[in-house]
Amino acid sequence: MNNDVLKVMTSNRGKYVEYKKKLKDHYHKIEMMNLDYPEIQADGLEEVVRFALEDLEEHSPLIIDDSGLFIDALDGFPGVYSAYVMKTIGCEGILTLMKEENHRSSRFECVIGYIGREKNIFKGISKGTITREKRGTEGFGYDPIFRPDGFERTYAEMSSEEKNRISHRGDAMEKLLDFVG
Ligand code: ITT
Repeated sequence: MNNDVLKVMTSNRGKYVEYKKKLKDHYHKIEMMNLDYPEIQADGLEEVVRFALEDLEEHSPLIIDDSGLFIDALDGFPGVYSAYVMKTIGCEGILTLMKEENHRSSRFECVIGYIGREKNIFKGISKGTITREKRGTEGFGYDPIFRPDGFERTYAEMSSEEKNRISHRGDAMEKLLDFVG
């Protein structure tokens, strides 16, 4: 157990819940901090996170998280635009775009930016399929339309503990935990 208070800088409560569930045994306390930090428009999530980490040392130890859904049949869309697309057309809009599409493979990516004694980036991926309808009420964002490979249920039909065991964010958090010990 680490005596530090870890800050998770996000406006997204769903992300915070997942961090808290997985990291609670490793930190004294985990706090959500909804502080607006600069998010540049870039081709990849890592670039966004690297830029954002530049000015945040004063809040260390901290985590920021940039994530996205990349759909193969849409050439990776919504990808780095996932937050905007969720706010505008949402899951229903994605299902409409995919209506005639039989090739439904996709992946979630999560990039954690971490500042502790030094700055690090940890990336996690989970692969799956876009369902034909929304299923489930757990989780957040695109969870109701994403069924991870090897499972019959969507992420929204899983508890946060179960999602954490197999998800992009869980994968990135495992790498963070390996690093902080
Ligand atoms: P912060 O930047 O404040 O952390 P955000 O919700 O804007 O919050 P992102 O830009 O990383 O975060 O997220 C892009 C979109 O993808 C957003 O609409 C999320 O709800 C969604 N998303 C991210 N991780 C997800 C996950 O594990 N499951 C489902 N949707 C997810």
